[in-house]
Order: sequence, then structure tokens, then C-alpha cells
Amino acid sequence: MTTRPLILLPDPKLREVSKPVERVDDDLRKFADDMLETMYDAPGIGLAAIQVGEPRRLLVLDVAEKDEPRNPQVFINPEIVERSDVRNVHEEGCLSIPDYYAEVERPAEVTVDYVDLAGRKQTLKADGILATCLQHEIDHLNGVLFIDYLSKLKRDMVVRKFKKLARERAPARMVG
Ligand code: K2U
Ligand code: ZN
Repeated sequence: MTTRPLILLPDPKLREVSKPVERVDDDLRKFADDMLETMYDAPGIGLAAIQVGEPRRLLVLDVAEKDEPRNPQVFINPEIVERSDVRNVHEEGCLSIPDYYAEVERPAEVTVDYVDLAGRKQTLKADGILATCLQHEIDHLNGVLFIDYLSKLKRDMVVRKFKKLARERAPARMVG
């Protein structure tokens, strides 16, 4: 297994709409393993393929509590097919927007159709942090970031901050 470099805001790749996975094969299973290793290493509780530069409709997550055994889950071509009217608020962060957190309101429960690593169609009804994480990751597959749910003022502030950080990270340009 290999960890992959994470794409950070303001990389425009994060705004790409990811393409459906055509074939569930050993290469995809190896990629899913790499994504899980990258997620645990970050650490995070979810990760979408676009965050490691692959515009494929695949996400991984593990919402097990710290004192519980790991429970890695892989979702291929996930689609939210039902959303509860009841909504809740959860503090969110993002591995592509490090060290920034904000409260986001989302449907409290979602039902997701997806394909598993064996290529079988599955349906999952989720609530709690699993529902939040699934919605956050599926947003990534559509080029949507959690800061898009904030006010324009707050979102522009975050983007400005990460553009400044990117300039500071960029290697000095050769002159002459
Ligand atoms: O997609 C990602 O960047 C991974 C997020 C997923 C996530 C964000 C918000 C709420 C639930 C899951 C990371 O795991 S960021 C770490 C984290 C986890 C819970 C709450 C806040 C931040
Ligand atoms: Zn994220």
C-alpha cells in the first residue's frame, strides 16, 4: 500500500466533476487500499479520489470511534437516492483545506446506492457522522467543498488564505 499526495485548496482540480468507475478490478482495489492508507495517515475519517488527483467516483471512509476496531468502507459510484427532511449541524473540516473548521447543516439521514469492491450493487441508509461524511465525500465527487455552504465573505476569506499559503509554498522563480 502507498500513501498518495493530497491536493490542497486552491488547486482547481478539486472543482472537477469525477467520472463514473467503469470496471471494478484489482487495479481499483489496489487504488482503494492506497486511498485508505492515505486517509488513516492524514489522519481523516473520509477521503474522495479527487483529493489524491484521481477524478473517479470513488470514496473511502472509516467512522469507527478511536477506541473501536477499524471499519474501512469503500463506495464506488455512490448516489444519494433519499434525504431526510430533518437536518442537523456538524462541525466539518477537510483534508484538502487543512486546519479550517466550520459548522455545516445537512440532511440528518441519507440513503445511498453504490457498488462495493466485489462489484455488487448495495444500498445503505446512514445517519449521524456516517451521513455527514458520506455527503461531504459525495460533494467532493461533484466538485463541491464544505466551504461552499458558508457565507461568500467567509468562503472568500478562506480561499484568499489558502492562495497566500500556496504562493509561500511555491518554489522561488528563477529570474534572468
Ligand atoms: O473529505 C475529507 O476531507 C475528509 C474529512 C471528512 C469529514 C469532514 C467533515 C465531517 C466528517 C468527515 C476529514 O476526515 S477531516 C477530519 C474531520 C473529521 C470530523 C470532523 C471534522 C474534521
Ligand atoms: Zn473534504
